[in-house]
Amino acid sequence: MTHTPAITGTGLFTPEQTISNAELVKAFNAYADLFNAENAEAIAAGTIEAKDHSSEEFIFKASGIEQRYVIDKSGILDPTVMHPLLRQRSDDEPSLMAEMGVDAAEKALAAAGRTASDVDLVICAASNMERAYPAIAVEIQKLLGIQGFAFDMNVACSSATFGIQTAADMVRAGSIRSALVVNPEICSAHLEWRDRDCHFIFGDVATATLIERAEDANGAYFEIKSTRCATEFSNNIRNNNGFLRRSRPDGVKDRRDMQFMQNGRKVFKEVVPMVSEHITNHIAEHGVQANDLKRLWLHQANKSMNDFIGRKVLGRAPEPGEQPNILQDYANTSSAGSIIAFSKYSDDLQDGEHGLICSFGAGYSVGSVLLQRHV
Ligand code: CO8
Repeated sequence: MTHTPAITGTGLFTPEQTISNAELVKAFNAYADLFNAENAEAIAAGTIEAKDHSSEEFIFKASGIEQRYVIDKSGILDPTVMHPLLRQRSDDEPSLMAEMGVDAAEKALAAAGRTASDVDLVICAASNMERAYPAIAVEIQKLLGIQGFAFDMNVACSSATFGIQTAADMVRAGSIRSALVVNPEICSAHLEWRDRDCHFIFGDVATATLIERAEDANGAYFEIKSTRCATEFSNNIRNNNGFLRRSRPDGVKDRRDMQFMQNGRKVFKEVVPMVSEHITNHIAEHGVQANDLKRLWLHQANKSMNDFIGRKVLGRAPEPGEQPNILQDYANTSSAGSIIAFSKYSDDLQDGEHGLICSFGAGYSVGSVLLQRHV
């Protein structure tokens, strides 16, 4: 006997600190000036390239981002540091990712009118884990007091939708009754804040989604009609940091490739058609027309990217509110972005209406979740 999976609750943890574009650019430019002064001779000799200033106008125009939330702004905005400064925690304390994840998960449980004892599985799906093991998901499971099992998974920006597919398939098959998919993203710790091409892109946040059998839902819910995941290898978004680092020549040096790197133009050009086609094919398989989609909750990387995808999928410019963006406030929060948009802008859908969550990013990877509201 199979069951119908449903999203019955979502939760969002937002850090207290924000960095505006103005603050970010001021710190970056101070860093660039310092760098250029320290390397004046090499720059004059042509062996090192001088660093150009960043600009608020460029950031807003290229991305639509106005600010980002971060766990620690003091280190990021210090031109002699340029990365977050986090307190060392003992092994007996909750890890940072687990703490953020628990906050979002508790909100998702409360939204669904559930407690930890109702949950069988925790998936921590995120683009980086703060340690190799034990799994962050197992720690979140323990902190919440959940029975059953837990595991981590990483599909970069698509982690949440791939996690939802994994959980929904298990609910459908009957191996679990319900699952929390948790997405704590500390993007600030793997962003290269010293690179003006990307220093504005990311922020920190955590989201959580509760997936249950539709028949168990306490109130209104979103039936998971279907999910679809796809991947295609690309080096255009890459981070070479990993456990082999110290075994490689120069591995522990301050190397640029040990943080987030991307060829943004190529990503834009290649991912927009991949995602538009993915969504179009996914809904067509279920006999859902583009005009039947009341809402698209897209990955939040770049405003014009989302405008393109919306226009391609709908065959017209999306109406305000049809495709809500949150990236102006949160920036790109990797796997959490589409879930933030979903959690903030989904309650008003009417009984029977359809919507689609879609995330995409490194891999390349793209995941979509077709939903129908039941009130
Ligand atoms: N200020 C002023 N000028 C700048 C700046 C700046 N900050 N940065 C670049 N410029 C200059 C460039 O040097 C260039 O100058 P020139 O024309 O003289 O060469 C000019 O501005 C234009 O630069 P670009 O061509 O790079 O600008 P774009 O218009 O293409 O915008 C974007 C850049 C915003 C990066 C855009 O290409 C984009 O958004 N692309 C898609 C990116 C995307 O979606 N990536 C997904 C990544 S997320 C993911 O998969 C998860 C990874 C895991 C998380 C990692 C967490 C850290």
